[in-house]
Amino acid sequence: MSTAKFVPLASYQEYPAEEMQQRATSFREELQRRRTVRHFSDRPVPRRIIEECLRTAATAPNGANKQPWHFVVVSDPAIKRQIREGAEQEEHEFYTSRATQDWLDDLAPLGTDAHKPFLEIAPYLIAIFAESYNVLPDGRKAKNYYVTESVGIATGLLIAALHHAGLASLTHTPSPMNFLNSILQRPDNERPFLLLVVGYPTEDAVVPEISKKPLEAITTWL
Ligand code: IYR
Repeated sequence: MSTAKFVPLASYQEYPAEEMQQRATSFREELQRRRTVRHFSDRPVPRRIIEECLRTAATAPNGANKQPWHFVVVSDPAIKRQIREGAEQEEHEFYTSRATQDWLDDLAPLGTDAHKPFLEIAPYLIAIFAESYNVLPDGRKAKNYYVTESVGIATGLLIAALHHAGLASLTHTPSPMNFLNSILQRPDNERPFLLLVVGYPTEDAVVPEISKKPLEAITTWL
């Protein structure tokens, strides 16, 4: 028997077509200004802004509404240092032996290397964990659904929310990232998904000159 309970969709808002067009364009323009930044200032950011952006992330659609995510927000300098050390160790391995030549060639235009000073400089590191399963009170494991999709969508909303608020971010994915579980004392059911570096860019921050594929290249209309 279904236990579903329904309420009216009171939050939906429709706009006239002209206004929809304007809203779609202004949102596109705003998100088009977002760039992944690697030069962060140490200027502090009020915690309540991060909290609000995390509430936005938590609105993400997700498998069976299990909300299989956990966000660890790090501002403690000692923990940031540990994370930097762990990440640089993995990245050193990556850049000197793990990465294929093709991968290194693909990264060359971005100018990245194993040196990650921003992990200590930026005011916040948000470690995003994906809950592969939950542990029930009786100890049994309850599997979550579409975990990668769910956490990926939440992360996208978080990045957009931070940008909208006026903050810069960097999606950092040291690989493997298991060191985050030990440093941040997260349980085995949580898999590190991504490390988001958040703060103000430095005044002289630069970004690689890259372009996005045009719509025609990424869409098929049938
Ligand atoms: N994780 C490494 C390498 C790296 C990989 C990709 I794919 C990028 O788009 C950027 C970097 C690093 O953070 O340097």
